[in-house]
Amino acid sequence: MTKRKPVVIISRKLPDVVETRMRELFDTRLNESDEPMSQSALIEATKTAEVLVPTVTDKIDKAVIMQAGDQLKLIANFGTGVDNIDVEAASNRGITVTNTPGVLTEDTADMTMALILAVARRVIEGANTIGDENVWKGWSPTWMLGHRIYGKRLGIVGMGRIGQAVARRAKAFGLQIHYHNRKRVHSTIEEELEATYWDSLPQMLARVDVVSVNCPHTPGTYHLLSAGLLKLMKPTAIIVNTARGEIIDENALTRMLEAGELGGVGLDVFEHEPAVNKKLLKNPRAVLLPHMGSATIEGRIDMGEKVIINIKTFTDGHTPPDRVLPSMV
Ligand code: 8YV
Repeated sequence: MTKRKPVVIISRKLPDVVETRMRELFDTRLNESDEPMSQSALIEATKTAEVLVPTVTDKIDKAVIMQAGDQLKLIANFGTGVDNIDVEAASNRGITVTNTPGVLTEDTADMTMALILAVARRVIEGANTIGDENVWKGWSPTWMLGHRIYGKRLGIVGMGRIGQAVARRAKAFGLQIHYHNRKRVHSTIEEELEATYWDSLPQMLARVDVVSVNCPHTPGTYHLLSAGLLKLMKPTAIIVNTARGEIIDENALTRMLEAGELGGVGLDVFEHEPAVNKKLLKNPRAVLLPHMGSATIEGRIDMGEKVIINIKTFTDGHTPPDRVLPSMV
């Protein structure tokens, strides 16, 4: 007797190879249009799905989870951050949550370096002058000068997988590694990275030249970089965020940038994504990207593979490898 395939609803379009494999394994319902699902469409989906595959653009909050049908047993997030899901509410209803850690580490760290370099060396500003002979009239010794990153201090906020991958790259670029984390990392990692641990985030922020935000967004990290803490930073400092917009008070950041109290910002994520503070858009010292830190085809396929493994393991009656427990968020 062949086993009935579980109904899996995917909220967004995924790479073809991932969708094909999911259709082979599961009774998969795709979103061909790739239009983000509304809250009512999500609630509707939870009435039939045994497994829901959401992404960062889907808000699986308590209201959605409370209205889900009893057949919904797994929320297999296509993404590492689970701040889009009320994990506690899911757990209370006996719904398992999984994510896709590890496979987007290197891509996100690459994008972090790209932003650090883009801000410090004014890459976008420079590129935008090409072709306009009124602006770029030819080489000049004092025009379009940025700042050297070699020898500067980088402060990493959140020294998990991505933070460490950023540190490895940054060390190769000659940056000195400083970090703040809830827990100090193992001494072998500190030694490899020649990293200095700061128990106090304010003290670290006051001393570094570049800050990279690499921690997850949880209730505890919401506005971790508050107006008060941002004020402690050097007026020449650069802040780069490839984690989640909510970790920085975006209005305070914008105000400081406008007032010349910060050297520049590189943001891949925003507090009210996809909305971006209008004043940030106009600021030449802000390099802004549309949440593309993990946007490589290899990364997306690996994420899909992780989702498949989580679903398959779960529906075969085992604990999925990337289970997220309420105590982890
Ligand atoms: C993903 C991310 O693209 O995985 C994450 O946490 O921030 C992104 O890189 C997105 O979350 C997919 O849902």
